[in-house]
Amino acid sequence: MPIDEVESTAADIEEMEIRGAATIASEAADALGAQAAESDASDPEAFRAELRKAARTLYETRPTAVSLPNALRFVLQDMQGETVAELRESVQQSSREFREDLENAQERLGRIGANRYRDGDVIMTHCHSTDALATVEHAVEDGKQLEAIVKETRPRNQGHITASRLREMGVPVTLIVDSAAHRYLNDVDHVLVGADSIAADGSVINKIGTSGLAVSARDRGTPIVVAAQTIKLHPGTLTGHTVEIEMRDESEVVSEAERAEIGEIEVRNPAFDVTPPRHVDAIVTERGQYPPESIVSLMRERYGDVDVEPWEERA
Ligand code: RI2
Repeated sequence: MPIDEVESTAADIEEMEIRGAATIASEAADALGAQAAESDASDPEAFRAELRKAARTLYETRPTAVSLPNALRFVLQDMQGETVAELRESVQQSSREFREDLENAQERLGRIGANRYRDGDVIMTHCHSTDALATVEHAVEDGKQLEAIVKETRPRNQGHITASRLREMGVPVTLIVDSAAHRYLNDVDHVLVGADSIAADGSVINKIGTSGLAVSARDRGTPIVVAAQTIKLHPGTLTGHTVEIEMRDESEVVSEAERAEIGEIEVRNPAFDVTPPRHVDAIVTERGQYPPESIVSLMRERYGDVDVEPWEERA
């Protein structure tokens, strides 16, 4: 039962060597495809059980980004075939299709989001989102000159990745500490963020600090745009489930040595927060841009109600 690629992908997702909701989804689908390719299961039921186990291993790595379970659902729910060979081909094909769809969706989302920018606009970013950057990339390709104020995004400073990607696109970048955001919002035309999950009521679950930034942006009258493919829509929230917020290791916030120096303290490190729909101007998807309150119609159309999860063990 070769499961090496699944185990190593799961470890990389957990350690954030693989990160970003879209990338996590793509790599998880790829790992399921590899598991199918390498499986030495002797009969169809053993093959199905092996794939479900692989999916559970991947599912348990990070709880907040819904793109991960959505990817696992897509690859596994239409597993078809009477023989191991047919099942193998079915999973590999679904895995390929899923990753192609993801790339195409980001491309379409980027084109749609780019229309929001005018030549000379300044954007402020939080964290690193490939969906968000796709909108900038298309605007730049269209010949628009944009500038960016990039929040470093403690504790892991993922803003540095954004700064680097924007420089590769030729966009001038000003890096600021997170607490300087309010000070600079007067100089900004758009706040641009990605999402890890979007709930049925239009709430946006994204990297910690997004909700505070959105409140500040509202106060300053700066529009806040969320770039999120429909893979980020959380179908479980249609039936009342809430999105679990991942708590990460304290060492990301303060080192052991610094902590000892300070004295007896508690440390909390939630990776994400929830921005209510009233603080968001638009959610840009590959299917068009939506006011957050109407995203539920797209969610129903795309996912319907989720019944049994395809990775759950069967009796
Ligand atoms: P894309 C990231 O989470 C950020 O919160 C970002 O906004 C979101 O994923 C979406 O990223 P993390 O995995 O899918 O860095 O747009 O914790 O690339």
